[in-house]
Amino acid sequence: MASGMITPSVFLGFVFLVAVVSASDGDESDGCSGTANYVMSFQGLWKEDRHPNTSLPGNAHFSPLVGCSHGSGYVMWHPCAKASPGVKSVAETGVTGTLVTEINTQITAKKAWKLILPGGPQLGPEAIKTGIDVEVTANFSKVSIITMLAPSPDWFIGIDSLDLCDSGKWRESVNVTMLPPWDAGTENGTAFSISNAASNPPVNISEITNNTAGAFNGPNPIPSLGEFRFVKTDEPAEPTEKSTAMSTMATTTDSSVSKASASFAVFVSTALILDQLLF
Ligand SMILES: [Ca+2]
Repeated sequence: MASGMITPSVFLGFVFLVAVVSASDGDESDGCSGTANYVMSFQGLWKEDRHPNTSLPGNAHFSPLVGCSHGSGYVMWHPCAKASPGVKSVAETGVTGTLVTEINTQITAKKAWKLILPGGPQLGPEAIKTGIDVEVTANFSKVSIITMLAPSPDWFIGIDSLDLCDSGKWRESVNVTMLPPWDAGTENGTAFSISNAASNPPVNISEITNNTAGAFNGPNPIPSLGEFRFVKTDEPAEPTEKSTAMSTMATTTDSSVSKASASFAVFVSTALILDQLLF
């Protein structure tokens, strides 16, 4: 196209752009809309300086990550609350099956959206795992995930109900940079060992600090044992992730994504054309 020419299609594109912007301006609400996809990454930072008085145990590792995106009606785990059987199983043994069943029950009850279970082998103490897909929606904008510190009695790190929606907008990226160790309250023991008596009765999930007797006790606060990073991606949801139980909602959110993608395409192409015209 020759510089300086405004064709009817360019003009219509500009009018459409104005219409799209006007429509979105008048449609603000407290919640986020549609579906958002994130790429999640995990980095282990389990180093001996986290517990300088105790050596890193042999075969120190994180168990397979497990969690879900969910709404306000489900709390996978929470400080000062009892661990569910699924969280207990992960914290004590790293085995995810019971927690996966709990999450699937919540998905059926429309309190959770997608299981996060990237699989793969156990993660070394300083491993990096990337490329984990996380899908959230307007009604299921939170993420919870855990992984066991192994070997240990019932210790884990994780995220409790991180909301990827902030004041009506999907966050572009989130770094969770402080992951302290937690005690699930289900098994006794103060050292990096898996053979311990059960806590009877179980007690609440509690944070392990440098003042806690045992492996992490020391004069200085415990630095983070890992980091999670979420980066928003423009990739639409995979159609194969639709579940029959959520078909109505899936159709709605997919439609929203399509509309958003179309608006974005118009915005980009119009911006490029205007750029050519004006500069
Ligand atoms: Ca314990």
